[in-house]
Amino acid sequence: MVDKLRVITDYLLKAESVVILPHINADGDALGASIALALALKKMNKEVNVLTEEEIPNNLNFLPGQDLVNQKGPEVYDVAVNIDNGDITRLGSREHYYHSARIRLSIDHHSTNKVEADCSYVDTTSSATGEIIYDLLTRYMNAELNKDIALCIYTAIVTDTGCFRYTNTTSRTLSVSSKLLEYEIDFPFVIKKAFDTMSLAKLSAIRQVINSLRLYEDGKIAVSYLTKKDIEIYSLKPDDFEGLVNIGRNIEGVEVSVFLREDGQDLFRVNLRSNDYVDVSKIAEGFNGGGHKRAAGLNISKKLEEAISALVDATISEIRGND
Ligand SMILES: [Mn+2]
Repeated sequence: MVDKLRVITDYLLKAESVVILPHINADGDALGASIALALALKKMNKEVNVLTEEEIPNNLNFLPGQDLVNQKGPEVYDVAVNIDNGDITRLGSREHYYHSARIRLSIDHHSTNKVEADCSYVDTTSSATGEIIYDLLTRYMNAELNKDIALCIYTAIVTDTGCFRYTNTTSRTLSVSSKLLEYEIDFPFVIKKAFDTMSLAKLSAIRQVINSLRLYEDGKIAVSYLTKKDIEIYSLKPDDFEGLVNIGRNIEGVEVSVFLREDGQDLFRVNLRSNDYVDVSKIAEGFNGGGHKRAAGLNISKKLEEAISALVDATISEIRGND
């Protein structure tokens, strides 16, 4: 079998210019993995840009290497790397950078990944794309880690594992994290910033989400939402939506939590989470979305009540199929 990380390494080492492209609404894993790779390539004297759709959110503004992050860059690079993204259209307005690069690479851990590339590496057993980047840097690229790179990879792993609480956490996740702590990173600060600190706007969003909560299927399904009007009233930013889907999931007896937010008129971004046995990536795929067993997402273009009933129906079939 071809060792794809070896192929990716060869392309990266040969490149003079590299653009790194995480998915839209880049989270701790997408940004942490991207910047870690960028910092390592920079140390090898390569021209490297991380291009994001949005500015770095407040809860991740402690990440080092932000001078390498921009929203725009030169049009053509030797190599483009798609990071933590299973669907190339989720590069949003930056998709052209991927297609116009001489070589296109993709590194991801989503089981629903369908990205086309000159070399695509998908490892669904990795807790985070950051965990793959650790392997790539240390075992393949012979890159020397430093405190900044370690902090980025640690952030990627803690955010995607919910501080090592989700089932994607493996013994390898913990041994990689243990190696990262050898760089004396300020991990309580990372966790406080990424998980515990919130704006007043976010707190208002939580209150609104709780008000909107409804249960279905004997309390196994929780649905909550924010409308465009709610989002405007509280001036919510994309990172304020982070984690809101967990409010429903944490209710005793709930198996699947469905959270909708209205992105445009009658256009909703939907997050799905499950606790024990429902594969929510299957529900998401039914609406052309994707993700993992316990966490998935999709877009739906319907009126709120119609969207909710379509999602609840699909979730009920998955739940009953498992009973
Ligand atoms: Mn990820």
